[in-house]
Amino acid sequence: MSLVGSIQMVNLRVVVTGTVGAGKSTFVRTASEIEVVEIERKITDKISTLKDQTTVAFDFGKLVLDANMDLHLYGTPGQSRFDFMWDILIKGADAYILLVAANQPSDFPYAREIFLFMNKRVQVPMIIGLTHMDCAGALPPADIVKNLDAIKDEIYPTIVTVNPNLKSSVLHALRVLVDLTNRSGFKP
Ligand SMILES: Nc1nc2c(ncn2[C@@H]2O[C@H](COP(=O)(O)OP(=O)(O)O)[C@@H](O)[C@H]2O)c(=O)[nH]1
Ligand SMILES: [Mg+2]
Repeated sequence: MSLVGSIQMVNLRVVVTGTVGAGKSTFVRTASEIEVVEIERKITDKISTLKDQTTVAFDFGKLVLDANMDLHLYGTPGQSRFDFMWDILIKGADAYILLVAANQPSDFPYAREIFLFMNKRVQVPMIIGLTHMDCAGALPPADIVKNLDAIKDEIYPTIVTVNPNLKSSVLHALRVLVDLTNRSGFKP
């Protein structure tokens, strides 16, 4: 926390995680007010047929959400062989969003794996962001959440529909996450 005049600046560290191609890098890029620090490496395994590049370290972006709140965004790699990065990033997180492409049911078990990984390490506010809802084959939110094992004692996690390419949509998702974090008594 730093003091700027009489305003107390609060830093909130938000991890943006999810499956390969769910929209993590796009989300961070769309939200960020600084040029995103993207650490990407060409990959040569079978996933490289899906995309030319995949993130092996993380994407870092920053924005001021309210006059007194700086959000630091950390987009994780999608592939589990980089789960050491998930571990490092989530342990420093104040909150996280799990992005899941609604039109990729074959990835739901993997999204569940990521959720369970994060949930085992930290108990911080989280929301699920369903992406690709505008695409053919997108499944209804209730079907997706059932597959994630994210319902505890009949309490559903907070779910938002988000299009990472649209600034208003990304800001809405972040607003929901920040409100949840504030309600949970976040102390910087
Ligand atoms: N139509 C549509 N495209 C999306 C959506 N979310 C992500 N994309 C696209 O999906 C591709 C993969 O996104 P990227 O951010 O690289 O995924 P990452 O692997 O999670 O970092 C990009 O071309 C995005 O523009 C969405 O909600 N709707
Ligand atoms: Mg990426």
